Amino acid sequence: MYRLISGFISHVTQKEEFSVLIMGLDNAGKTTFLERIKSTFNDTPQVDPASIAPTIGQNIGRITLSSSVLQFWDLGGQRDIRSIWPKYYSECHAVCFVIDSTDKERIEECWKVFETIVTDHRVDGVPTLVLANKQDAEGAMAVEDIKQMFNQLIVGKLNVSEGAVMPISALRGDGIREAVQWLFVRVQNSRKEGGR
Ligand code: G3D
Repeated sequence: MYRLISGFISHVTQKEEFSVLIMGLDNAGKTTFLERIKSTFNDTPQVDPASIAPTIGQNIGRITLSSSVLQFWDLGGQRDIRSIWPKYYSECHAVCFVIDSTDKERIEECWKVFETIVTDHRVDGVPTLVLANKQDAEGAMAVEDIKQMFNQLIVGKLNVSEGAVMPISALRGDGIREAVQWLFVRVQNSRKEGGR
């Protein structure tokens, strides 16, 4: 009887798990974004941005939203580390691509790297969110300009409900809740529709 009841309780209280990959060039603000998510949703103190070192390997953060757990993987963005990204594709439920909106010089490289991700068959149908980060900084590219550039790939490869470009400032925390909410709704819908 005890086993029956505890089995029932664990079934009822079990949370659905989703993995979200955070990718983008080095210095885009991926780690700051992850730390901001953790401090916003987990009541953990915000890490001093000055103490954030470049990611070697991965940083992981888990948050719980109603009956689901979202696990975020910050995979690091330096050129030699990017080769490990595809190893995570088959298991992920959403992709989050972070752009440094102040880095005009590397926007083309950014676009090319994003293209290699969305054209990989292992992420077919996976919700993909492009985040135009550092919107607080002077001289940041407008989100509309970034949208024009990236929408071409998103619309060509994903349908509109699976892809979006949103403005954020990971440093100030602007747009973080909206971004996580977008991901949360899309991963749920995707699973309901028979996706991963
Ligand atoms: P990465 O993990 O993608 O490599 P980091 O990037 O999170 O390490 O951030 C790289 C630098 O960008 C850091 O500055 C960080 O403070 C800054 N940064 C991240 N997000 C924002 C943002 O929204 N606005 C602004 N203005 N800066 C941001 P340092 O000076 O430590 O290199």
